[in-house]
Amino acid sequence: MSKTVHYLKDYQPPAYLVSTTELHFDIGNSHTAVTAHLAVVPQQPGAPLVLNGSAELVTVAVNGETITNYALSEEKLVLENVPAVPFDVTIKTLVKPSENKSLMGLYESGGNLFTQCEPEGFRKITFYPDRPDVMSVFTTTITADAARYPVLLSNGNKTGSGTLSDGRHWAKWHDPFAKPSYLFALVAGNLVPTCSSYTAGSGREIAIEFYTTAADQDKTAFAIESLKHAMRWDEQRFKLEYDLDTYMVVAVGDFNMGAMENKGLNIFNTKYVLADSRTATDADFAAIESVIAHEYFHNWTGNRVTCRDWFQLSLKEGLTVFRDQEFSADRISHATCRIENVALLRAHQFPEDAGPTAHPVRPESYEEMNNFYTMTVYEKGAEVVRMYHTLLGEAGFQKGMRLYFQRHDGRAVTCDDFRAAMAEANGINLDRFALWYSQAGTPVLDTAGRLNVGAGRFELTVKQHIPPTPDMAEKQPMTMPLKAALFDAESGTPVAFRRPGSSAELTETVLLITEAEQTFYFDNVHQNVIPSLLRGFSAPVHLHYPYTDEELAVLLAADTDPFARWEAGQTLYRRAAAANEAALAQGLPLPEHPKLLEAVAYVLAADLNPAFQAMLLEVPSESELWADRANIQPLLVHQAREALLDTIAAHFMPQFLSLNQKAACAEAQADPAVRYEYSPERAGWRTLRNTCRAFVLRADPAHIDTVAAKYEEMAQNMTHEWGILSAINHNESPVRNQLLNAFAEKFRNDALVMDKYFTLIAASRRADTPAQVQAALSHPAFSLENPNKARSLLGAFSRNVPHFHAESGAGYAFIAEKVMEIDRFNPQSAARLVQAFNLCNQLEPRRRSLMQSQLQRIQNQSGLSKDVAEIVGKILA
Ligand code: B3K
Ligand code: ZN
Repeated sequence: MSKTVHYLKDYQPPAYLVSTTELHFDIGNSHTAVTAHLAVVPQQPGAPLVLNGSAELVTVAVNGETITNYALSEEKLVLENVPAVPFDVTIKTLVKPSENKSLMGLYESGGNLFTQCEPEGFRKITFYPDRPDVMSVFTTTITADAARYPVLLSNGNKTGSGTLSDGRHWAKWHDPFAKPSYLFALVAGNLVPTCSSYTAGSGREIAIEFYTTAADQDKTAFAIESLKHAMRWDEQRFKLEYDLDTYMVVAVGDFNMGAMENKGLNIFNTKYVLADSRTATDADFAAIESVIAHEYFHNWTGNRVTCRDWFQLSLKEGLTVFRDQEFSADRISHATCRIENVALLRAHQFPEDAGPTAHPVRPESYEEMNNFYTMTVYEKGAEVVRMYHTLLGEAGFQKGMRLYFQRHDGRAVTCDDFRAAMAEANGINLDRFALWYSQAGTPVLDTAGRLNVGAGRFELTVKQHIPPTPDMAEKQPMTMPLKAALFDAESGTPVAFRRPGSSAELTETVLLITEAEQTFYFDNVHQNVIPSLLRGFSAPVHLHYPYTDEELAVLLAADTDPFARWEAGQTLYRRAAAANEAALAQGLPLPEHPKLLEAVAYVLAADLNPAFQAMLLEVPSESELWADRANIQPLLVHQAREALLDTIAAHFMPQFLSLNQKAACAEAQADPAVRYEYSPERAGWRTLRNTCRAFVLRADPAHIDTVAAKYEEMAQNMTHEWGILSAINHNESPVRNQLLNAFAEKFRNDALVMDKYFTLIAASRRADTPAQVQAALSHPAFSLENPNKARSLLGAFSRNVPHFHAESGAGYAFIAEKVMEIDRFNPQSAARLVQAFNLCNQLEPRRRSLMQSQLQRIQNQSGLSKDVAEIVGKILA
């Protein structure tokens, strides 16, 4: 396939708009016949009408007359000499949903039909100007066999239905809101609705319908409640109300990502809908609430106001992630949610920004748009929105949102339009923020402080540089808010200060970083202080300050910002892991880490929120430890980290046992009926228990027998069951296999729990893991065609440091094999897996060359998708 690169700079407004789109789906046994009537409105008369499409074309008619003088290529249908005034085009196509394993366009799963159109799946159904700046009012009629497909759904409101002869029936849907083709959806099949309703702030009654298989119906209650919480929250905090009379969610087991915000008809991966406490962990419940909310919030930020082109994806995704983060924080806790956001960003987005696929929040070019639904576009994009929020405050930010909707409701716009609304509503200039959309790479802030005794002030110097990325070598300094405070160096009490030119006594301030180097003054400071910097993680950067270990311990115990406390602990862990690594590399005995152990002792004894306490006990992952390094020796980093965990476990075994006991009592008190329902409070205690358990089993592997004896009693709830299995998963004892086998047997009919089983198999450090992963490939519950399964087993294996990076190169060869196999039917799933090789150029030479040869093998595969080719090309470039 020839390589086509799309560039932001080449954007041209559409030559033709489509005012209305009428679709007819005639669903047959193996084929679906699609008829599309487009009311075309010329914008540039005389230009050719270019329709994107790859479906089997049957006929084309213009104003009712069949034509044959069109040009049809692999991806386009081009009509020349079309009328200069509004005209109709009718296109008939044929599609075969059961043969579509890419899960884009119209496809079959479990005998039912579903669509996925974002970003460019609509063109697999019919020929259309398949771009987000063409917004049209859709009417959809579906006919199908009534027994096989009793439920027929599409966007908007159902305006009619009826039965036909020979056992068929039909339904007609009309969506009054103009939308781009990527928001189109259709579902046909044997599903059952679980119905509920929501009274909006205006008093309007909104029908809620969740469609699942009959067997899954009893697991929808939590997701339905989550939706109502999200609806209420958006009314209260953003003053946004839902705009249709019905909100439908359909759950499907075969789905490439989490969920899709199609107007009025969300389609969800079952993973983000179905839950009860026996099969879903507390983390699953929290993720469901967050994804349900995210898709709901898209109704305004994404659907009502959409993207002009796909380069602007972060316009809707960054903003909607920010909104869902705020929702979860309001529901659960601002402290722990913020730390989770940062941990996610550091573990996945920072490495992306430092690797071969680095790209700005608004990419400049792409070969395959599906490759750009990235941590950078989503999570870093949300951080950029959060910086506006930090600068403008909640009231100023909401003013900006109101202006944004006033100006752009019903339109397809750009990231610049969003920034302009924020700036103009607040009468300030935000032009300098444009660089966040065009420069990739994580900025590094090197800071230093000193007490100027004579002047009675603390002086903070901040230098910034942005590392080069493959797309750009030289970068300009970025603008960002740096939240800061001061604490007394001994007691840790907050120290008040004044900013130059102001008499206000402050204990926190937002410094505006704009230059490559700046010095900031904190006046009226006469004692030794410890600066607390980047509070709340006020910008997505690496920040270095030459703290002593003692100063970090003070911040960990006394800082008033939870993120800054956690960060002090993380820095101590990073230093200890680095010291272990240096010792291991030189064959020296491991250091004893007295300061770190003192800090951990403090954390274990302190009276803290349990979820926060568990976070303070989390050691940064390998991917975070090596994110911006060169010549990585993965096993050495891994061993250094493991050794650190072993030291902590051995040192504090009694404390972990008693903290587990304390958490068990608190959990029981919070849930006297022992129903194990999810609530943030109970979840906090359970997380803490699982953290303690993992340390106990690490310190004393023989404890597995005690755990096995009490397993049934504990495993009434998936959070505990998962916690126990994760804690014993690396144990070489046969008891580990017995427990895992029993788990697989118990849940053999539950696809989502079986995903957990496959993840455990693939994540184990046991010596026989490669063999167990091989065996899992032929487990009756496994299928490479199901993205959840592929991700559970192969994705987890690719993150298993000792096995994926095995000395022999066998781990790399195995994943390469599977990438090629999956690419033959599902390029998106394959392109996700191949990113396991992103680390290639940062590895030590031997592994780099082992990885390179696997990448070359993939590159040479005939018929390679552009999805995988784009990623591999970037790594090998
Ligand atoms: N907008 C969809 C993602 C579509 C991904 C296409 N590969 C889900 C979301 O972000 O809400
Ligand atoms: Zn989204």
